[in-house]
Formats: sequence, structure tokens, C-alpha cells
Amino acid sequence: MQRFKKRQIEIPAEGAAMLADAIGRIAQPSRRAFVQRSLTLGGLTLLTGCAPDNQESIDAALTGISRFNDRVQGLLFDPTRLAPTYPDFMIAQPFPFNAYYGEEEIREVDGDSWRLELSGMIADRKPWTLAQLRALPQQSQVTRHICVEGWSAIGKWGGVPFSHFLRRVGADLSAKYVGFKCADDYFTSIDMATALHPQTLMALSYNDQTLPPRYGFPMKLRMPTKLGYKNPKHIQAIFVTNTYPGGYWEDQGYNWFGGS
Ligand SMILES: Nc1nc2c(c(=O)[nH]1)N[C@H]1C(S)=C(S)[C@@H](COP(=O)(O)O)O[C@H]1N2
Ligand SMILES: [Mo]
Repeated sequence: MQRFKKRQIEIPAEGAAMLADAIGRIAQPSRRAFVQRSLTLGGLTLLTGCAPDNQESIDAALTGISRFNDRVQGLLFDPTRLAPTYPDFMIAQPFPFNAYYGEEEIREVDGDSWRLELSGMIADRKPWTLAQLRALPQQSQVTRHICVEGWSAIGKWGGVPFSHFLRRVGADLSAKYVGFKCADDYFTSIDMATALHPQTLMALSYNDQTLPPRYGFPMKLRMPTKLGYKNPKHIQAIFVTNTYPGGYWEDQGYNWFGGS
């Protein structure tokens, strides 16, 4: 990874405090590691062309670095490298629930009337029923889910390899992004390379049972190569695009690539 040349700059005490605070508020571990390894106020100055001296300009500079970090992670991502898998006995009991709301607000989606909507750079945009998705080839995996809130757990998800589905509907595989809208107000988006990764699943089951509401019924995207917040539950719509779609947490400062 490229290192920024250090320039000797006197950091005013309150500037250093603001910088420390801004770095402290960065939630994503790889972003944090990246920042700690390569960021100095001098580095920020070189990147942005002026010395950031207030909270806003420090935040703007950090966002710029996060985007740069997205590109680095995208370049480093090996589409054939598999995330570790685990034996069944290591599956967490019970597997944790998490969302931007509490368990009492878990969304109850009606599987019979549910349709998966498709839009954007996809040849065949007809909606899919749950039964149609269940009729596609299925795969299962025992992998570790890592949440930036400080927990990780091993779980077993089964479903349709996303690369199979994307090819089946004639998605433009040269597009940059795949975006997801959920039955709650959640949304996120991923890079095409991760969408096509062999362990990226449209998960329809958890622990060999129909995916329960708490884990995202009727369908979630499960990616062991990405952090928890990149794994959308209760997916309602999928779109393929070259326009950066952002995400619920990403728009609040979480690193977009979110690799784990
Ligand atoms: N629709 C939706 N998907 C979501 C979230 C959410 O709030 N809504 N939270 C994300 C976060 S931060 C985590 S850690 C995982 C939690 O998944 P789990 O409940 O299966 O553990 O879901 C992710 N996907
Ligand atoms: Mo999370």
C-alpha cells in the first residue's frame, strides 16, 4: 500500500484532539487500521491540499480517504479467495440478532405475496416469487459473520449462489455496483466482484430451516467476505448500476467496501 510522505508540521493541540476524535469515530476496523497506519495531519494536508483545521474539513478529508480505501480494497480483493468455513458444531447457539432497531420491531414479510423486484442493468427484470428462487440450485456454508459493533458469530446459511442468479437474469456483469433495498428502511450496495464471489449467497435458509424473520425472511444476501452491515436482510429489490448507491450505514460514515 502506498505510504504518504510525512512532512514535519506543527500540530496545534486542539487540531490533534479533533483529529484523534475523528479517528475514534471511525467504526470500520480496516478503515481504522488504514488510517492509523498512514494518516498524519501532514498526510491529510498533502491529500487535501490545505491543512484541515476544523471538524468539517477533517471529516471531509476522512471521507476522501475512505473512498480511496474503497478503491484499494477493491484492487486487493481476490475474487477466487475463499473465506474460512467451519464445522457445524461451531455454529453459535443462538445466533445473535442485529438491526438498526430492536427485536420487538422485527419485520414480518408475507412470503406468499412477496416478489423480488429487479431493475437497472438487467436484461430480464421480471419479479421473482419465493417458490421460483427455491427452485434454483442451492448451496450452504458455515461461515463467520463479523459485526463492527464488536461481536462475531458462526452461522449456517443456505441459498442460491448470487453469481448464478445474476447470470440467469442477464445482469450486466461489467457494471460497478449491485444495490439492495429492504423491507425495513435498510439499503446497501456492493461491488460486482463481491457479487460474483463463489461464497456470496441469496440466503433462503438458516441452520437448514426457512430463514426466520429475525435473520431476514424471506431472503438476505450472505457474504462471508464482508462485514455484517453489508449483508442486507429482508431484500425487496435488487438493482445493477454504475451510479454509486451508498447505503444506510455507509451514508453515515461506515466504509463502503466493508471487507472482512
Ligand atoms: N434489512 C436490514 N438488514 C441488515 C440490518 C438491518 O438493520 N436491516 N443490519 C445489518 C447489520 S449491522 C448486521 S450486524 C446484520 C445482523 O444480522 P443478523 O440479525 O442475522 O445477526 O444485518 C445487517 N443487515
Ligand atoms: Mo452489524
